[in-house]
Amino acid sequence: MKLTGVELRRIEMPLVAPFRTSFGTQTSRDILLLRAVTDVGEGWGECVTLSEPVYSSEYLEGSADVLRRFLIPALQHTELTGAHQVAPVLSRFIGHRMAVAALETAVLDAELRAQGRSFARELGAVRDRVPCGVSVGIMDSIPALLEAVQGYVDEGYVRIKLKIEPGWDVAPVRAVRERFGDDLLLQVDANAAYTLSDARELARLDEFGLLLIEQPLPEEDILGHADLQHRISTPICLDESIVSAQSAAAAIRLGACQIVNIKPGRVGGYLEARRIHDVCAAAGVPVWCGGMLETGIGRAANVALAALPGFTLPGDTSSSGRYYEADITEPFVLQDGHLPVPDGPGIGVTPLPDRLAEVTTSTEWISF
Ligand code: NPG
Repeated sequence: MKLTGVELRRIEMPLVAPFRTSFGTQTSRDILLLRAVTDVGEGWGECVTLSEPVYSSEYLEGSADVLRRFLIPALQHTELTGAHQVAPVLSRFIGHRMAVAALETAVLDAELRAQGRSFARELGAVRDRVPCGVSVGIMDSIPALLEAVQGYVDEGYVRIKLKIEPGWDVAPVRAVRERFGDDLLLQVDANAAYTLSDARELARLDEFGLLLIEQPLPEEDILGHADLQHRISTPICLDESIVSAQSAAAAIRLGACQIVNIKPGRVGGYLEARRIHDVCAAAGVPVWCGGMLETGIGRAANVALAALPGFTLPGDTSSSGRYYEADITEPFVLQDGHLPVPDGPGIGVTPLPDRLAEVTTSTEWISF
């Protein structure tokens, strides 16, 4: 296949409600979409970077810049035999994994569409629907949190994740346990908001039977997570710290985590995501699919990934309506707590042209 050009499209999507995490509050999502045009057809990828470098070092303008100046031009003179070559060709550029992931996904989508094969089949999915969890932001009050959780439970979500930070941890967890009982699958996510000196406070969460605590310490503090795991019984799950199959293998070997959150954008794409799945499966470590408030484009591919056999915990693969009033694809709608795995060619969905036009703020065509 030959790449003839890539469209960079910026869209702006308001969120149905503000989403507060330990690193800030999102009220709308500024998103970069990629449309790869090849001699065998076109494909889509969604870049999951936030506008600001607050979740990781990547940010949207930086992703657009590295794509237009380095990543896309590097593919210009390559005779691609397939999307599996994208990451190796781009490997001389350090970092920028979310940008690499978006480009690889768009090329992979084009390739698989041309072959009439789905992401699910290509990645090795073994299920045709996946159980879904939901991520609940930090709220102004416990009653507001309980009301939000009640709404998600009523919608059928099979697992609740509470965002936590120092000062919003034990009390909200206790309140949710008291109201919804011990059978509710419940986990927490700190987005790196604590330090090892908070170990005693974090150990207070042990009595609540949480599935896991996600990324309590900073991204680079692998040994801190290993030490913390000796001091708390809640299983530690890593998110931000896991950027590759290599870092996953190291974290597992060092005892820094018992569970891994896999986000394809964070690790440089779906092919590396599958490698992490394989590393974790070999080590007996459960994985689940994280989310970055994706539109239907990114969500479709995530749901395919979440259908692999090692994804034994419900993911942050929520319905489109959790974040957006109107998605840019046909919406993903929860059915009995699950989302169906797309089985059409490629990612199995395409943007609805009118809807896409409505939310587009700019387009840029990079041709060879
Ligand atoms: O369901 O898409 C989703 C979002 C799940 O909480 C979620 N994502 O740290 O995992 C996270 C968090 C996040 C949100 C990260 C926005 C980065 C940006």
